[in-house]
Amino acid sequence: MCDPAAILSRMSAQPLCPDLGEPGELLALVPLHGLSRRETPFGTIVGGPGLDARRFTNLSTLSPDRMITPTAEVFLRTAAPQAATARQHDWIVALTASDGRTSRLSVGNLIRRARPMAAHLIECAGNNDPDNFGLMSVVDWHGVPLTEIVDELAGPDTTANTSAAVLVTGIDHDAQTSWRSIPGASWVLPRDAIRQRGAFLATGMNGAPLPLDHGGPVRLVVPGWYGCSWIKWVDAIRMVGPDEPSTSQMREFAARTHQRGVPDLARAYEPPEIDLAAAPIRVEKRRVAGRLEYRIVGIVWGGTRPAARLGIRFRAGDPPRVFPICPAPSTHHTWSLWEYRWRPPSTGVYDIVLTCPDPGVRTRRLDLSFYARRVIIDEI
Ligand SMILES: Nc1nc2c(c(=O)[nH]1)N[C@H]1C(S)=C(S)[C@@H](COP(=O)(O)O)O[C@H]1N2
Ligand SMILES: [Mo]
Repeated sequence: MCDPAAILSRMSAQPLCPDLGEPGELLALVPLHGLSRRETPFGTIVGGPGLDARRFTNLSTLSPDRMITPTAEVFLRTAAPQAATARQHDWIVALTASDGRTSRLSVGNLIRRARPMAAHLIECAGNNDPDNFGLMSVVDWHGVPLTEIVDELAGPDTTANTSAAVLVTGIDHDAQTSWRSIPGASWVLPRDAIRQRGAFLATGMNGAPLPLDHGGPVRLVVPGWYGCSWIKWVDAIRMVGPDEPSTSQMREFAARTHQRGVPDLARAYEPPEIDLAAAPIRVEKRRVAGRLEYRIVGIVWGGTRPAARLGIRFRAGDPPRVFPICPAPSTHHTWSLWEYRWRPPSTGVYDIVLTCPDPGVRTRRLDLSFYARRVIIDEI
């Protein structure tokens, strides 16, 4: 059913796109890393083997016709452990019901049932490198809703059903010691969160089988939650009760997912949701009608509904200037582009910070200026 009143009220809440005028001539790109000399390497795996492997996505190249990250550029947080590489054929997911009965789910079965699951953004909760914030990508997924598997295993989700939550476990680098990561990858998901979020077991990425390094042949995707919960190389799914403890992976990521302390019980763990966030990805120095102008291009992502406008400020304490996101984002499951044209009042160092002008929207990271980018303006 189509409710005209709802559509009309949404349209009137939508700010009009201003005419931004001539794009002018692109003179240069202003680096977003301020005075630091570090340059993030893109398109290559860095950092070491296994748990320490990283590949960063170059966000600065996003454009309206290039909003899905090509598979070779999707960020990588850990490369495949030896145990997963060795087992690629005949992959089995061990299922355990709440009464302890076990069964086996083959990946062949999952692949036959897989269907398009749309594009979703993945962001690492540790995406904190001000050089780039490249632990973030958007992927077009194929997979099978996790509710299907869980309902088969545990029966329908009713209040009388004691199978309150689901423990999803993946193969990990159990033998590797890393100074950055605690080995062991599993996450406890409440059944209602699985349903509300539309969590799924992914077997395909951007139209091809899920690559080994991204968790192939099967990984968990939880739209709207941080990547730490998107367990790769899934080999076990178990129904658990309300007193299930938090897993080591959950404990490791407690601070980065904004928990209060380190919850002992999984049910005390706040959903690791990505709040509405926004960041510049590119600052273009342009000449427009004989004058210099800086065009700031950025992305907005996360939250529970698409944002229509943002605030921007350039120095701590300045009041944010509110501007519309144009065109208005149609989804909050991926990122959307925005643009702001800026004439700095003087040369100097500026920290570009985005804010959300709409009250009642939780923005824990924006509130901390988490995604601030530093630019040096040498000419106005
Ligand atoms: N088995 C396993 N799954 C895992 C991890 C891991 O170390 N082992 N890392 C998690 C983290 S912290 C993130 S951000 C994502 C990264 O997925 P990607 O490497 O495909 O980008 O996978 C998650 N799933
Ligand atoms: Mo992560």
